[in-house]
Amino acid sequence: MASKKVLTLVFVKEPGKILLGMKKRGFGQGRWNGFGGKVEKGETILEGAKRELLEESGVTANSLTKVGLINFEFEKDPVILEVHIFKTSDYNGSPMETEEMRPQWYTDDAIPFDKMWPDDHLWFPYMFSNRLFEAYFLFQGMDVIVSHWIKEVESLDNIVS
Ligand code: 8DG
Repeated sequence: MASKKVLTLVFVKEPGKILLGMKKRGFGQGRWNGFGGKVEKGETILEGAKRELLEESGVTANSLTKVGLINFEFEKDPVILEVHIFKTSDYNGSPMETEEMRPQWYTDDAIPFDKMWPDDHLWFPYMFSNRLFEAYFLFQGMDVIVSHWIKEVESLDNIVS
């Protein structure tokens, strides 16, 4: 039976640039990404997203804006990862290196997609043009996308509260 793990992913955005973090350990190690992780028992998805952002980057988000929802499946793995993606420009604090992440600003036209998860270049354009989306990716290992779909949606309110 497939089971679901609920995860968050947050991007800190300023006009013309985005904050990424180099994942120093664990799942996705060696790849630039937003900040996030597993939602814990007793917290909402939004609370989990803010907590992980603070833990991994030192940044406190005052508010988060919904970006998209992706379900990831990995061949021969019954666990589906349900990743809730947000962005924020409404935050306090300066990014700092943590045990998990080394943050760095990138301009919007120089995103290091070759050192990121291979699906990211397919949905970043939705985020950058403020189009909400839902997507599905089936991976073989960590590098190969076997199949996928992405669709623009009017709202994510039924999923993310
Ligand atoms: P830990 O404490 O147990 O080490 O883990 P955690 O911090 O709670 O969670 P994690 O395993 O590090 O969370 C994985 C992060 O990676 C989470 O933010 C979701 C994100 N993520 C995937 N797949 C992909 C992907 O294909 N692209 C991008 N950009 N992010 C992804 O899980």
